[in-house]
Amino acid sequence: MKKIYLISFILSNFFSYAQLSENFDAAATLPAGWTSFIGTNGIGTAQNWGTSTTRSYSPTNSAFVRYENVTGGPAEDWLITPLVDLTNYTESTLTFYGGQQYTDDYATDYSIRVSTTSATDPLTFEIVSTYAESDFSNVTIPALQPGDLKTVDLSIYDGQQIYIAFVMIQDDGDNWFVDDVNVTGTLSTTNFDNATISFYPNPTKNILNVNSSESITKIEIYSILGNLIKTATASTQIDLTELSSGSYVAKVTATDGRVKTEKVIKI
Ligand SMILES: [Ca+2]
Ligand SMILES: [Ca+2]
Ligand SMILES: [Ca+2]
Repeated sequence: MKKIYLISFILSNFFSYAQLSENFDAAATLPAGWTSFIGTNGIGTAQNWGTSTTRSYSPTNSAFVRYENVTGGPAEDWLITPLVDLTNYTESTLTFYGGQQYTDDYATDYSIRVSTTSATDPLTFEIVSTYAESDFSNVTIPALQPGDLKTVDLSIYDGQQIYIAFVMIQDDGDNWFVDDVNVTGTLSTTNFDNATISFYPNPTKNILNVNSSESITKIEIYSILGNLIKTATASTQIDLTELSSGSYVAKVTATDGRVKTEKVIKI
């Protein structure tokens, strides 16, 4: 019973990992990989997404778009993240800090949208969260506040690759400050693509090789009771010659932090 428990503990080792983390502080322009566009009605060309030092959570910059007084329809301003890879992740979650500017309510429409196919086609995005001006603090407080932290459940996109859009729709409305955008999830070793990393030969008399398209940080061999027996770093193989015959657990760690564990037999 104890053995079974320990094996399952090793094999179900979970890691929390950030797939996207952006504080907008490295430059006065939007970070590489981030894009923006306006609505298909073409209205509102004077004010578009950029950065600001007026309000932020992490000093000194935030992503920022200003209101615009337009005619003929509302102005839509879309800010799109780089591709976010949720492959092998569960419980994916978006967090960000948002802020408005003015104390009066100008009925600005803020939303978070997700596309699994395109960073540029607004029709492929679906709304996952919406906000009103009152959901965010205003400029009477210079810094964005802990209460400005918004959390969006992205778990329905677990296992997929997505683009996330911050969309502001208004006519003579308010501004939007967005800072410290993070996407986190739980990496499951049991979700590691089995085709990506494999061990061979298994069973083995001496050398255990790792076949991998990933860059390998280390290979570890554990006893069936969970004790670390041997480690090989910066190598795609480990020598098991001196080990007694029997079952072991091999654990390989890729440079991106992902791991795979598998039962191996020493003969
Ligand atoms: Ca615009
Ligand atoms: Ca910042
Ligand atoms: Ca307002």
